[in-house]
Amino acid sequence: MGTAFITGATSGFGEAIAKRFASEGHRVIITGRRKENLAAVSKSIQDEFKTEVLTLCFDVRKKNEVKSAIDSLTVDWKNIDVLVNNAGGAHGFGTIEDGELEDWDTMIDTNVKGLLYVTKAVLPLMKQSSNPYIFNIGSTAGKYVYEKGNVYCATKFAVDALTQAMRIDLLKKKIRVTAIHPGAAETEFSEVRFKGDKEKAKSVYKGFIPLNANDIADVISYCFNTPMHVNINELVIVPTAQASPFYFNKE
Ligand code: NDP
Ligand code: 8X3
Repeated sequence: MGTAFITGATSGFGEAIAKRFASEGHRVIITGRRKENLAAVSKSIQDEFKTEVLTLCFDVRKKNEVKSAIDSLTVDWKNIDVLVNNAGGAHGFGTIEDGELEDWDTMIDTNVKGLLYVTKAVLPLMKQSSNPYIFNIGSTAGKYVYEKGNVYCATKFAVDALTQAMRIDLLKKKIRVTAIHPGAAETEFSEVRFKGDKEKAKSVYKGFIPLNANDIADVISYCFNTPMHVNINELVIVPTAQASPFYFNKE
């Protein structure tokens, strides 16, 4: 059994992925900015799975915070097997003419630079692992550009490119690298995108059954538990009612 490091584990996919690794006997390091959520997720994992949990509260956009949080791990925790780069999200939904610069900065800083800062800090701690694995959470938005998705899509295209780059650069280190590209999934994602407008967020998932966070935990677990000579390069997972970001079968 190993140690899994999951960013953005205070809600949505990250929380479900952390619980899945814990349920399979791994100890987990969970990260995010919301301290109270980290404490609640940690307690629920310890209560349910009786496994060790360590929380690290930091903002992935701040490289010094990322580095000092990861440096602060005690020797006992400085041996990581799985890194799940999950923290991220969409901010705003507008055309190139109407989008807010601040939202664009937030998405680029979080989804691209944050993923790089965390990876750079965690990689040296994966050296001793006998089964090292990196998952990057991309999106169908990193496969197809859609109207008003512009910068969010660009950041997820970047995640796709960086996943390919990691696979090449880390080949000799025998690190498996997989991109998971989900379609529409009901988490806090749309609430964040629509800046707390719960009604608008809910309307995104009206008329069809979206993915849920456990669906993503399932595929991560599947990939991780394949034999070590197998690498699933990428996996695109969508609701049955979604053919692409534009084509839905809504009832
Ligand atoms: P949630 O909003 O539920 O979760 C996002 C997580 O990211 C939270 O734990 C949040 O923690 C963390 N996070 C966001 N910004 C930062 C930051 N600056 N520093 C540290 N942590 C941060 O959404 P999802 O679970 O849906 O999203 C997880 C990932 O999946 C994202 O990368 C998203 O782009 C991607 N995705 C989502 C899809 C969907 O439809 N839901 C589909 C495809 C991809 P906190 O706020 O506590 O910092
Ligand atoms: C989230 C899925 O279609 O809203 O990455 O971009 S989508």
